[in-house]
Amino acid sequence: MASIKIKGMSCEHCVMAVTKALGALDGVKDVKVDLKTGIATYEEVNTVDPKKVDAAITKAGFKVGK
Ligand SMILES: [Cu+2]
Repeated sequence: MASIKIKGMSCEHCVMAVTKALGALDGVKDVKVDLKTGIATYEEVNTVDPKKVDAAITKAGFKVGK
């Protein structure tokens, strides 16, 4: 289980966008995004390059935070 903190989400549409962006990545499944905490969790069926995760989130209009 991997988890990342995402900055910039403000509503359910943001959650959907992030869920879609992560779910589209090769090796990622079972994406869950919590709007309140801003934390996205997912299973990695293959090793997923953190840079690709970062790029997908950025492309969707959000930021990966700490
Ligand atoms: Cu939104």
